[in-house]
Amino acid sequence: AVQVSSTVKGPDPTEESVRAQRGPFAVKQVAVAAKAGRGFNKGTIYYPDDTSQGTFGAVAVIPGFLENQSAISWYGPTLASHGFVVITLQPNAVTDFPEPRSDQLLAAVRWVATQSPVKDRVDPARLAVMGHSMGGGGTLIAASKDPSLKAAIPLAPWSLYADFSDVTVPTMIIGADRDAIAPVANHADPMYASLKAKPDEAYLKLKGADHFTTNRYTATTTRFTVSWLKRYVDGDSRYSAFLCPTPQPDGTFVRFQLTCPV
Ligand code: 9J3
Repeated sequence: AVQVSSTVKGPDPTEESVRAQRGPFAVKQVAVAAKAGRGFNKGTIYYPDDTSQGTFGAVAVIPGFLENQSAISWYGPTLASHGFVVITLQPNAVTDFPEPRSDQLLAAVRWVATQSPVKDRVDPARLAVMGHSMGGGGTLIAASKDPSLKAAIPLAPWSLYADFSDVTVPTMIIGADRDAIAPVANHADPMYASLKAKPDEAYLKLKGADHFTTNRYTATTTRFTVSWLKRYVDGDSRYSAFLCPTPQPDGTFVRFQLTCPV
């Protein structure tokens, strides 16, 4: 499993704390206006209001086809409160397919780390990407383009192709068992099949969940997302225990796959 230089922030986690919609850090936010030449549209930065524990990793999140920033905005305050600087994005065009979304994710997360008003709070070596549906396809394409990313989390991903076997970034796909728009049989399942031979590649399949379940706070999505980002962006091994041994299915997920230990 990947060894990441470790930065440990926040109290020791518990099964309760990793599920919380609000973690231990107070959160501030700043709107980012669209500006030509940046490679991404407007967005919102959410960041932990704490400079006493060093810098934080950064995460960019983009929604899916025809969706606005609001579709995925809950990740901003939730992930920031757990200790990440997050930018939620409005796509350049709501009709963009996955490929341009991948470029917007990379442009945005690099800008947050190097040029944004909160750049001094960010460790530019700890960047991650997430996205819903076509934004999830874009997340996988971004991981393929930039192996230096520390983590990727495609949410109900949709893509015209499913072979992401070139990806080495630790990637956790979150699929939904009743997704009729991006059916897992055609998208998340074969995407994970192309990843799973490598270490540090995971697949969470939510139970009784549709295409939009990951667009709202749930304890399970938060538990696994926080644990993945902490383990792979921060290198915080306290969170390995939430991933390995792989948790057994409960009423909220069908299965969680990952080659242990991590
Ligand atoms: O981003 C998405 O929600 C993908 C939905 C979809 O099936 O688009 C087909 C054009």
